[in-house]
Amino acid sequence: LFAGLTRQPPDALLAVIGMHRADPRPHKIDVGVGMYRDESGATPVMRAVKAAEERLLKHQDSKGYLGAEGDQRYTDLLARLALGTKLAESDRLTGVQTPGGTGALRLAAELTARSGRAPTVWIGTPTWPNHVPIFLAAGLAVETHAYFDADRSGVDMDGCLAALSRARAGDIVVLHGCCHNPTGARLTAEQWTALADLIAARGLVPLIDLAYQGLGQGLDADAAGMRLLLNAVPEAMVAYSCDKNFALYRERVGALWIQAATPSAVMPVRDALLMLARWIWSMPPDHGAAIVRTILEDDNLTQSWLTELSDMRARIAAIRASLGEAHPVLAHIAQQEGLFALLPIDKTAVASLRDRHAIYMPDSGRINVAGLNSVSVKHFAEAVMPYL
Ligand code: PLP
Ligand code: TYF
Repeated sequence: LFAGLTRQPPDALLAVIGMHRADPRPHKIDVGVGMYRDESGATPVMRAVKAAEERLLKHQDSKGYLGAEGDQRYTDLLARLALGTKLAESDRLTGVQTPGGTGALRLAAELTARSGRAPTVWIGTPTWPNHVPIFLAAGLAVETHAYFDADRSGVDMDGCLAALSRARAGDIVVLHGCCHNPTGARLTAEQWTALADLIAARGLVPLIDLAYQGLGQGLDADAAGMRLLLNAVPEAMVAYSCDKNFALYRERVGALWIQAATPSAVMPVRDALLMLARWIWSMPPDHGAAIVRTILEDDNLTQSWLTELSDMRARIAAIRASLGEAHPVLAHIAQQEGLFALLPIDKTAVASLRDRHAIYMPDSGRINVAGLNSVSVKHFAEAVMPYL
């Protein structure tokens, strides 16, 4: 049975974790995988998360099954945070808890595959390396198009609009809600409007991947483009991750919302979501979602979470500003947002930085700016300078 299987390359981003760990040099720098780190390089459990866990430990009186939808109160409270009250309370919306943003994307892909249509999924590049395989794995056709113009270090809006004007009605358009991975390039309000106009006019279905809400400009600002888009179209999907903004990574906390064209279309969509979820993971893991629910249900915990999130966002912005000042070629980093930036260097340079300076990043030249602190950012900029 298994003899036909061949070796597969490891995930290029996750592989960086192992390489960095094995390096004994004390001054080593990990700007690889996308996790927030504090000034000391740690990825701590957030204060509100610890407090919520203590409450759960004390008061949670059952681990009984919840069902394929997971913790529905979590999903509903989170919908208000992500989508805003009006869209969250729409009678055209339904949502379920998923194992991380990845689970949400895969469920969205499976739902699309069962729609009875054969839509193409349009994805701007570069993108998170898991995006394309997730849709291919569900049997969907994927078409990639330019998203980023490396020469200008900005969004290639003309390329994007030109590609999407070739899409057919019913095709899916995958968009990063904020904090684009890997470029950090932000869409302006005008660009969101241009995209929304085109998507609405051509009858396309946006799938917004919102994995970093609150780590860019702020919770509402980071969701504004997505909300504009949802208001402009009849049908849409939102794949959400709480793994970064609640620092719950390994707990795998996500949600998928579907906006249907009419209220009567909602229950068939929901039935399909629950059926597909049962076939894949049966029920999502509870603990992380229970933590997020506990925080969102309580004003004090919510305030504590918001404060810590805003400190994280400020630290990211400060590192971005330092990098931007270090060299004209890096100036765009200060204008962009989130954990990631793409350095204009090739994989030989990446290998050389690793060997000579113990600086770890994937071959793509993507850096997680949160891997730097106010001291190491200077060493980092000096080490990178000769390759720019
Ligand atoms: N989408 C993007 C753009 C990401 O960078 C990530 C990162 O992990 C995910 C989705 C998946 O999030 P999760 O870890 O919650 O599955
Ligand atoms: O892009 C990143 O670094 C994060 C984390 O297979 C990640 O999105 C990386 C690779 C992967 C899963 C998550």
